[in-house]
Amino acid sequence: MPVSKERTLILVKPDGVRRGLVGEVISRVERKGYVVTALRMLNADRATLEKHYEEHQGKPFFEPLVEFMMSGPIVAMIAEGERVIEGFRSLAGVTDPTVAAPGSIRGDLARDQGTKVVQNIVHGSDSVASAEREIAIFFGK
Ligand code: IDP
Ligand code: MG
Repeated sequence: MPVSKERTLILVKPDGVRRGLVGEVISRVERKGYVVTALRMLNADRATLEKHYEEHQGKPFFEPLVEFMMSGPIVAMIAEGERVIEGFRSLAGVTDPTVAAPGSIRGDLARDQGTKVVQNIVHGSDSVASAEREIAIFFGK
């Protein structure tokens, strides 16, 4: 039986927008075969980001993460396709860009900048429950 289609939330973080990598990220998502079904650029406020990253509250990088995410515009998008959550996490590469696989977005385009928070170009939801929760934050129900 085919796996049913799913959705994920992708964010191009402020470092990605500043470096002109929005098109590169969208292009990789589309070339993989996923469909972008919603897209917006915004300046996220603290309340939105604290909700989005609520699982990380209390961690040492939480405040630097929120500050970083408020440091410039971000691009939020919904991508759709079978197993897109897992597929985009694979396109993005692991959290630490120093060791993210070459060929991945983080592995090809980011590195350690010596900052308190890792700047790694993109966010991608990590489960169906997170995807639906995060899509509601950035796009409403
Ligand atoms: P993910 O983005 O790969 O899912 P998460 O663990 O959900 O990684 O962390 C959210 C974001 O917080 C990361 O993308 C990165 O920007 C930052 N981050 C995560 N872990 C650390 C850390 O140990 N030090 C600094 N920043 C971190
Ligand atoms: Mg995460």
